[in-house]
Amino acid sequence: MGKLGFISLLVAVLAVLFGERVYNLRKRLLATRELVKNHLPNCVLLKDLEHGTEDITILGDGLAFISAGLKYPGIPSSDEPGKIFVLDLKDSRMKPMELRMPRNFDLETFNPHGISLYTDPSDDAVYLFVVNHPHHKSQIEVFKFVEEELSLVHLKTIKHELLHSVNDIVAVGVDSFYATNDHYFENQFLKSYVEMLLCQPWGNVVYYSPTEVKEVSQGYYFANGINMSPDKRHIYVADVFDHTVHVFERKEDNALTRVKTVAVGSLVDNIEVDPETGDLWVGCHPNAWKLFFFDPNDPAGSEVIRIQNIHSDKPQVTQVYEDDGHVLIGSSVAATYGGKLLIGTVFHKALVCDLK
Ligand SMILES: [Ca+2]
Ligand SMILES: [Ca+2]
Repeated sequence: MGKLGFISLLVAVLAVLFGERVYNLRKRLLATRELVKNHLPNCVLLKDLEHGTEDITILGDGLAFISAGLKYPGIPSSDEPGKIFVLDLKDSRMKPMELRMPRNFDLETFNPHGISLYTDPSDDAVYLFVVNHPHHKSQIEVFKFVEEELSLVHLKTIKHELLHSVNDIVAVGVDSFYATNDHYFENQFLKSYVEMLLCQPWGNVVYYSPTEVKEVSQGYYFANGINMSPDKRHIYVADVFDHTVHVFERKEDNALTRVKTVAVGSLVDNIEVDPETGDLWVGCHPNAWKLFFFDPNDPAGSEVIRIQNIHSDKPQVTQVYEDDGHVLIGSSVAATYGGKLLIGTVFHKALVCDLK
């Protein structure tokens, strides 16, 4: 074979490989799924939350904490720094309020992603753990919540080589947590393009405490939301590109043992757990191709799924809400309190509805 023939063959092989990878990615992102509407009653869009509310979690008294203004590679974002809001779901005005941030904290580069609350049983102090991406790096910020002043006191920044591409966390103590790494690489190009196209199970879950940091689970195509059962015995991890939620049992040494995997049929982002029923509420991307290749004329939709009786032989997976993107684009989280459903998005608005 001449040089030209060899080059032609090489180009043809690469084109076939590239085509196969794109086909695989389209399948993982449910690129051909049609978006429909399955709405709830009395929905209102929340004020001042127009540029992403990627993660939301609710305190026992109905105060929702909202991580706002995420900047994530490949996704539209505003130039404003990120913020933390609270919303009192007992107050019918549904008015989000921005939390006052401490002076000793770098607000300019604040880029909040997954969040988790921890209430210390010894004194009822409330701690907010925030995944932060200043300059697209990953670190965890630990704050103490001061309810009377609606402010946060910054306690510490946690960085570790195993916490290299963190998406979400679940706090299990005042300075310990589990975290998901959604990617293997830190480099933005490798992360956003090469890893996306290769789509290999290189994501993992890490346990962190001041005395021990270790990988506790691996093999995720894109590890995303993480949360815990009300009795604190089980950990739930979403694999967004595998359309599944994994259930683990926590061991004494904080290792995780796989119990089961539940198929969700949608791209699962963050997981919230109803403290009374133990139901999982998951914000999903019904067609994530439209999310990553954003076209305002053909927007990504939103979907909320509830998983009931997850520890039984037959967990029930039910769609509670879907929108075709004309109301809400790119839902990433859903949380309930007092008959209300609060839905947040990666870069769009936030919606609160009545549950039927
Ligand atoms: Ca979370
Ligand atoms: Ca997430």
